[in-house]
Amino acid sequence: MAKGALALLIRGGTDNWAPERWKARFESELGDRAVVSVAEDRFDPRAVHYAAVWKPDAGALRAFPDLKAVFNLGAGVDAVLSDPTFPQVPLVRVSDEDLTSRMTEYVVMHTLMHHRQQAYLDACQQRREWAPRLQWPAKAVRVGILGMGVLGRHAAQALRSLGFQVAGWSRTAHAADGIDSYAGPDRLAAFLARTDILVCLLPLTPQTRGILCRPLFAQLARDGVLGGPVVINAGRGGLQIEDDILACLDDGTLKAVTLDVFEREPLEVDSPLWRHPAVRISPHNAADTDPDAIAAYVAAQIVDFEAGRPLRNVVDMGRGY
Ligand code: NDP
Ligand code: OXD
Repeated sequence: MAKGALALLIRGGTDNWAPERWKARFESELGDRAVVSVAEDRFDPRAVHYAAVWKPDAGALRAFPDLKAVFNLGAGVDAVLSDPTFPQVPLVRVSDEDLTSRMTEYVVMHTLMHHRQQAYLDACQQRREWAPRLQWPAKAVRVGILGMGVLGRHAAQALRSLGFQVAGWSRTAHAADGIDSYAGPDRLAAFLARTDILVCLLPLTPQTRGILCRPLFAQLARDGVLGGPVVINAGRGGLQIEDDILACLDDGTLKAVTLDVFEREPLEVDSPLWRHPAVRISPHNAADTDPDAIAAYVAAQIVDFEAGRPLRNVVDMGRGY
């Protein structure tokens, strides 16, 4: 009997999400299992047992009556869960060393840029000005990570090893050597009050939507060596209120921000964020999912599933992440 096929439903438009690249990688990992690209191939929908998706159209998965599992080709599942017609099958997200390391690189790079006053040094270079400023040590800077999941915990360890004072905030407590843990809404204020650089690695859920707003920014520490609080958001754009970010930068509530994600993506060309001197922007590529790593991850999970072993990194539909 033919093996159940894998259907690819990818909406991307960037190099990383080119469907043909993903299809070639899946074909090489899945051997004699058919891989069909829903946008391009003709196939029998009943032959499809698995779907690998990135931002699929709402309702698109209803076409497959014998679906057994859906693999989201990223860590964040907000786009999939916003579809009320999502079928009653397990949803597996990406949680993998390759993606995790990429995110830690991003968080460490931007934390260091703010800590080492890189924006000031870039401006000096533009003016051909040799004007070093006092540089404090990493241990003088308090980094706070919103979201101590797979990504938050890994980034926290890397920052800690560089000497930063690191704390994390999450729904439930996460004890780790040298990293202070704050959990739940009651501990958020205390966490913010000790934070100079706030890194957001939360998932987008009904509870976290819009959390990065003026009332939260106003609670960040104001007595730190950086001269004002800094925010780095690589979670999701829906976590932030962009009008609040701009207003808080302009009135000094915030000193600077790094944003990888936006309320609407791609960021509109006329967004004032592009030109604001205290904003660093990246195009939602803090941690790309790499076809080489992730096709192998999905293929291994299908083998386990068909052998009766449990799927890993299954999303808790009740929690929304
Ligand atoms: P995890 O599910 O492993 O971790 C999520 C963390 O957020 C957990 O610590 C969880 O708490 C915490 N959390 C969730 N809801 C709340 C809440 N209401 N209050 C407090 N804490 C909460 O996810 P990952 O670490 O793998 O990924 C995090 C997010 O990063 C993804 O959902 C995605 O949006 C984003 N991402 C962005 C990328 C990019 O390129 N910009 C790439 C990859 C991911 P608890 O531990 O108690 O459950
Ligand atoms: C993800 C992402 O969630 O790339 O993996 O945003």
